[in-house]
Amino acid sequence: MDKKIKIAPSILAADFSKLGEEISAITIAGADYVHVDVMDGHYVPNLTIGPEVIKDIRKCTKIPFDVHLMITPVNPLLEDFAKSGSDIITFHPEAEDNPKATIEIIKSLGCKVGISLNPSTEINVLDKIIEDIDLILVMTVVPGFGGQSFMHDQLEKIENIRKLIDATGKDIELEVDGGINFETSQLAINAGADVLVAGTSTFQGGQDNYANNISKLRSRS
Ligand code: S6P
Ligand code: MG
Repeated sequence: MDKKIKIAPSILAADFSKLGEEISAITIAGADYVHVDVMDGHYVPNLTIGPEVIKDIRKCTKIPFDVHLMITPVNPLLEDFAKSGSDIITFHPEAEDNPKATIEIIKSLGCKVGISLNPSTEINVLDKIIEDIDLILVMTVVPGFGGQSFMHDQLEKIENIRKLIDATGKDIELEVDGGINFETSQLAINAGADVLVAGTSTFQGGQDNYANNISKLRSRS
């Protein structure tokens, strides 16, 4: 039986002037995760939110916070992100000297751990760590900004990572992030994704449209 496709709206595309209301709205609309894009203006040329905001929005929903750290270094802020209410903490392996140690710190803080691969990152970066992680996040845009176009040349990488995950026999989630819309969601699902990050496509058309947007993104053609 086909696994249920999870939808993780990226709040980068939400109306930040009413972020709590937006998070309640996507929860009611059927979101599976809240995807929180953390950017430090150093690892990526954009600056978004940190642990203080996560702490405050934690009370707005019970669904997991899927926190995507586009920051470097990673280790010094992990405890703050864990304490603020993050459930899954995903980082970029290039952002720390010893990704294995960072993985152990995240797990010691009681969070699930994800590794994010930029379009330019080869999948062999997973070789020594795949057995230790809960989620692999494949970027189908160059991280830094929402609203970019899906990079179709990443589909083969998604297919290859699906094979890697299946070969481990472990329940590792394969999440795809960037330019996911009603067309590209099908491509990502067919390539083996089971979690889709969608900012623009979830939040388009206003709160009355969120449930329909999420359901269309999740459906298989
Ligand atoms: C990329 C960031 C992503 C975006 C993603 C979702 O910089 O890591 O999570 O927010 O691209 O936005 P959209 O509009 O592409 O769905
Ligand atoms: Mg992201």
